[in-house]
Amino acid sequence: MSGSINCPPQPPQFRNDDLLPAELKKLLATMMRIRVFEERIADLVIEKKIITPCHLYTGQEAVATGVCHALNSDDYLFGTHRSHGHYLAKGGDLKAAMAEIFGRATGCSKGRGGSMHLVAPEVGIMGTSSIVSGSMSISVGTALAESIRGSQRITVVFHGDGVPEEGSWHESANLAAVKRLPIIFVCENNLYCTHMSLEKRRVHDNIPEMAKAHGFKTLSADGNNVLEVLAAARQAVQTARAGEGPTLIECRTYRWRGHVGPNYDVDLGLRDQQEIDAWKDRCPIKHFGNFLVDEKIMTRAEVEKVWQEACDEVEQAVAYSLASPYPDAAEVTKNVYRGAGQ
Ligand SMILES: Cc1ncc(C[n+]2csc(CCOP(=O)(O)OP(=O)(O)O)c2C)c(N)n1
Repeated sequence: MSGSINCPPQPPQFRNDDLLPAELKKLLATMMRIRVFEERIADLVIEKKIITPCHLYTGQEAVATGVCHALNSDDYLFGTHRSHGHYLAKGGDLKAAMAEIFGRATGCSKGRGGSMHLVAPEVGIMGTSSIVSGSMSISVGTALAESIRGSQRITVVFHGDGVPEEGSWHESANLAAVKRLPIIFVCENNLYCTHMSLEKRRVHDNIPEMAKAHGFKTLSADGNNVLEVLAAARQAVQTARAGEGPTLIECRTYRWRGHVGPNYDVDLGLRDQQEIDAWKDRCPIKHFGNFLVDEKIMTRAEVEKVWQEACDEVEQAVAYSLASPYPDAAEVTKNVYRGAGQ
């Protein structure tokens, strides 16, 4: 049973150097929106109202929130099979994501993609992909295009700790480093790849070192500490916009739910309850909310109001989705391929 490398010793320690109260509140609100969205989906899957496979992001909210706060709206974002949080943090429309997960025509991929294929080009979200490592080479493509254009637009690609085990991660990293591309790899190391823990898969716990070997700058952040993630992301963004090449940020965190769906994988003997409880104790939202109350940025009642607003918004999105039509079967081949010149 796993456990030894998997539990950091202390709750996140926050230090605010320069963020305004409005920004701090926005970080909390974004994390809460993601949490409520994910946990509501978990219930809907249990009720069999949602039937697309959902890889939930609960527990990892600080990573998407911290990174996306450092980006401009037109910066590119690519994600994975576990990208609801990335989509919401970058500014994707919540209702359109929920409708997509319900497979409705009003979804952000017009009901063709489901949970693992969220897009919102209007806010830079070019796609999330169910193919492990599938986003890597495409993200290097947008970074290469923008570097040729000489723009200030950067690319961020989120990936799991399983992805550096794929060849295309290395090929993409090499090209990004050789061309000094304006790209950031954000490795969300949640310690598991489907059902296998990091320590069973790797002799060395050394993902940043692998990126460094390709020529990347590397940074590490506590993935349960939104301010630490944001500080690292800002540094990487500055490097990218200055034309100084790619950075990999490793964020250690934990997904509360099992690999896919609402279960916890304890019943399958894949994780132990103690480990899950220890990470729940490090909840990125609870600790950040407490910090804002301690610092007198918000009252407890204000924190609760933000949570309630997220609940209301998600409930409206569920109602909107249920009232939306399914795509017309006669149009099944529409919007799945974009031909030249379209
Ligand atoms: C090329 C490919 N191989 C295998 C799979 C099956 N698969 C789906 S998710 C996953 C594990 C991904 O783990 P990680 O990258 O660590 O991300 P996490 O799920 O932990 O967020 C695998 C092997 C796949 N979708 N694509």
